[in-house]
Amino acid sequence: MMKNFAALTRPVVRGALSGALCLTFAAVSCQVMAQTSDGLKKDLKIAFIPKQINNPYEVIADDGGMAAIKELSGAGKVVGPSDAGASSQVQYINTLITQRQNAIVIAANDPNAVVPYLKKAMAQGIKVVTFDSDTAPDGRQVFINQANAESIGRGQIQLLSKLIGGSGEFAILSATPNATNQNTWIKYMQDELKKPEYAKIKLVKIAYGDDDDQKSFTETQGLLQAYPNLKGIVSPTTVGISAAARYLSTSPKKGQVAITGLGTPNQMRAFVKNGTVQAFQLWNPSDLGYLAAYAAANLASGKITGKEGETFAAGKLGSRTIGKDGEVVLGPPTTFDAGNIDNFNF
Ligand code: RAM
Repeated sequence: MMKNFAALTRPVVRGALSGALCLTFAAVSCQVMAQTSDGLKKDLKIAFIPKQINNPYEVIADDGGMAAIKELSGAGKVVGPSDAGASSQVQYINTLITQRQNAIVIAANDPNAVVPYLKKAMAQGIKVVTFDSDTAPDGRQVFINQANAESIGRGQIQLLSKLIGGSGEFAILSATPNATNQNTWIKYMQDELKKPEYAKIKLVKIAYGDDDDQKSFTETQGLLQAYPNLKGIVSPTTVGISAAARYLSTSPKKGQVAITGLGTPNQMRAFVKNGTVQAFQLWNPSDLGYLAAYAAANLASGKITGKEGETFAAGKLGSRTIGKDGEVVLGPPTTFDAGNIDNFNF
């Protein structure tokens, strides 16, 4: 109760950017003129709600979104909870509805918990884009997916198999049990494991670090103790993989257990350099936020509705096409290792 009350009275707001001011006596003609060269409205109010405000990955993505909104002379802001709990985003959605934002861009912590509130927003003309972690399709108009979910999931097992020489026990260290993105990837990992080439690889446990650094660290310790023959940990979350690598880096198991998954090069660099981690993957989170902001601006400007086959211009990312179920895919992930990690700075 206390926690909720505190969160309600002190909403977190980060990185507010002010939009172009349209200060003229002829307000109507001003509105008509306030467009970018792409025909997007200039004074749009677009709010980002990350899974959690203090997750370094989400910060990079949100900053990418704010940069896009600045390009479009809009007013962008980031609000959200400090934990990735299933319904911790609800109060922020309600506030944004009251503030009559033009669009909400959200990385959903749960596929269903936020849907009634996002539907309320859409009923009032607020456009809704999900990015990073989707809701059920009726909770938004467009979903900006970082990469094809199936190839992320299967790719994680392919990489793990290489790292552990095709045999042995491994565990998954995920984010929260409700996370749509992690759960979708894990489903594809489990499906990939059914192939004959992975017959000697065994998934022994799915643990949850809740995208909390300390919990992820403790869960890693627990996995290494509970499964003495563990050969690998796949952590498809930037919070989890960096905490797991930090634990392993000072453990006698360093060098015997492969840690891989999805991480940011900047958080993982030290662990690659000191031999704790050999390889992991990710896409560019900044581009993800940037693309989501452009989708929101296009929706709010009436240029797209979210229907399959529609295309829109996304600034430096070029023209993008909306696929099935309103999904737009950013692009394939990159695999980072000692040979290329220094080429990346995020
Ligand atoms: C964490 C979050 C996010 C996920 C990345 C890979 O930061 O769980 O949703 O996409 O990891």
